[in-house]
Amino acid sequence: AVMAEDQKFCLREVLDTFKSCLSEDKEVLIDQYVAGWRGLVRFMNSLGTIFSFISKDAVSKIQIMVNHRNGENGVQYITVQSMVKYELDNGLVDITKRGSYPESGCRTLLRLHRALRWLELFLERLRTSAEDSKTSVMCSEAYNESLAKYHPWLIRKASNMAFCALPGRPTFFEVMNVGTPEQVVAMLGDALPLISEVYQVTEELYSKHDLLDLP
Ligand code: 1Q0
Repeated sequence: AVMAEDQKFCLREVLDTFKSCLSEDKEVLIDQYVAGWRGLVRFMNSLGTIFSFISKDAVSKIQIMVNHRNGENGVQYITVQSMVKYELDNGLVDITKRGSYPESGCRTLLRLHRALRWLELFLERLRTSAEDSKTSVMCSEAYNESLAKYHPWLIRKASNMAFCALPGRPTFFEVMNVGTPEQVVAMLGDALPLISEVYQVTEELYSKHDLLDLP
């Protein structure tokens, strides 16, 4: 029974993980951030194998962050703030071009951070969409406004093809396993401001340290 419950995806729980990312003094907790992504990847995998090229990359970035947390200097990676300070102070980040630190926490988390903006835009569209709206259109609009800017042509092309395979809004809402469409909309309304805050806090931190274009 525990297994079954474990495997049943509930979007509310995943989004709650993101809510728990911010500490009292508004630091972003990496364990919770990573757990949130892990939940989303699980959800994406349940939508079909066409998304594997996306989930593979997400999983590898999640794994890099987990390795930092489990490494010798794991305590430096408790929050995004402490990670940035530690990696910058110790010269562990490639700033202008790829070099010795292709797996720095700063550049890896930046990729997830950009994807979080996609998530925010997509969920906001879902929340305010009409019953007959197309999820593929909402998804690609959100993508074109966010992640697409950082992706080469081939990945943009492949992404937009994958989006076409997204199920319709009713199925999508069902898989979320939150309840009626009204309950989904209410849940999204709850969760979005917090996701947005996590995004903003990270964005400001990265901007302050000039890290928004890490190669
Ligand atoms: C449900 C549909 C999911 C759509 C996800 C949109 C994201 C498209 C991203 C395409 C990524 C392509 C693979 C490789 C990209 C990398 O080159 C790139 C840069 O990294 P690097 O090391 O080469 O510099 N990587 C990234 O930009 C990171 C991409 C991470 C994507 C994480 C997506 C995780 C998925 C989430 C699914 C959420 C569905 C949630 C919906 C909830 C509402 C029901």
